[in-house]
Amino acid sequence: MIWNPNKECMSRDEMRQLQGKRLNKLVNYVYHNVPFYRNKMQAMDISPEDIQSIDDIVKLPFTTKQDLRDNYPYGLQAAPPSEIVRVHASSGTTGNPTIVGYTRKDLAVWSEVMSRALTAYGVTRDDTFSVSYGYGLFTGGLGVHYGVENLGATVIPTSTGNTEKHIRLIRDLKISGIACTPSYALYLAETLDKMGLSKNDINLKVGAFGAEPWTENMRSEIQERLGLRGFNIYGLSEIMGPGVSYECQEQNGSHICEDHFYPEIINPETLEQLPLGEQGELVFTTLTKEGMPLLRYRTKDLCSLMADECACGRTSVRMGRIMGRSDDMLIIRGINVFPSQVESVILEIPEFEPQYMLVVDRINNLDTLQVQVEVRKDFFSDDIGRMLALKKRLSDKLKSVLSISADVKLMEPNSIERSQGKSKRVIDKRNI
Ligand code: DLL
Repeated sequence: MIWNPNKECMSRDEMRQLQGKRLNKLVNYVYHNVPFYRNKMQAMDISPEDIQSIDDIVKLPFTTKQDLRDNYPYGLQAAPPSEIVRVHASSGTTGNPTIVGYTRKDLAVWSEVMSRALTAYGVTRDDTFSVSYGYGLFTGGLGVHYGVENLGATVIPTSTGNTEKHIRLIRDLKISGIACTPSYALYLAETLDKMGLSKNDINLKVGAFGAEPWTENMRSEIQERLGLRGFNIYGLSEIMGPGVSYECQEQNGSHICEDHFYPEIINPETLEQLPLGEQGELVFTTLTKEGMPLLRYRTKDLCSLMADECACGRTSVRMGRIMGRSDDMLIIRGINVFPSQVESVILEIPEFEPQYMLVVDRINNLDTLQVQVEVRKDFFSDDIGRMLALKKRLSDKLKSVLSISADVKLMEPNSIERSQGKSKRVIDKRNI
């Protein structure tokens, strides 16, 4: 099923025309309502008339998280305060939070794109759907919530916390869909186990997982343990929240709601636009947003775009999995390491739980990487020979994938802290 075939299956030509028209309108709007953009455009000697088609987008300035921080709280807002009906904020670990205001129309667009996503996963009005992203300033909870309502399914706003009660609800209300972070999905699976229940006692069919990077191996793990099919959902608060892109039944990249969010991939160093298929930093322009529209917002997320036809019938450009964020990338002894690479390796070895932590340090001027990983209950033993062999198996695999050696530390079952929201997998002591 396709929620909005008019938009999701538009011909490429028509889509580009629509994007051009919307970009032209957007540039006029921000030029006249956001001094930040007017100043930037004037400094670059461009005016709204220079932007006629979507190809002209390369003439426009970029926007960064730092720009949002510098203009905290409402400096980049284009709509007057009386038009803003909701505000979300993304925390970030340092500096001012990013404040995002939505108009009534922005919220309608958000529900629309979320309904597209849920429909692509196979969710219908007959489903009962639990939203287990945090409700509050984080966009996950309310964003998915209104999408489920807009679609007409029944929403159960479980949020996070109280996982045992949640599992009882999943069982008793025959909840068929769930949205949460992949790490919370694992935590649910563990709790199910602890309660003496299994996937056969519940009726979950669909999971909408996102808000943090996850790998194919993680998908198989969660699917196996919860007995559902897991789909990717991507988004970021600055652009909207969840629903910027979503997987379909083909699960070959995530379809971008391109009529609202125009994607580009750039080389993060030269800032040049890269051709389709190449890996680089993802950049979005919000084509229809009223509250806080952004021109060429640099997400720092690294991925590639695909435009070949998808068997599902949707024509939109798709994005591959997020490899990581450019600011998550660890440089260890000069070599680039993404936590997701380590995750993939760990999940290929059945003796390990998908629970791990990377500890990076600098000892005697040399970077060190320690990979702490939990051994599964049924494999954990005091047979030292067995444990050493397991440790060596992981070290060798990591070495061949990462090209640097890592010190593997085997951990007891349940010793690494579980996360209900976005998980933290790296401790970089070099920055402390
Ligand atoms: O995480 C919005 C969201 C909520 C998306 C629920 C999906 C589901 P922020 O807190 O602003 O917004 O964080 C955005 O999270 O730039 C990515 O680095 C990361 N991220 C989000 N979805 C995915 C995903 C929400 N599916 C940042 N895969 C983004 C990998 C993701 N990373």
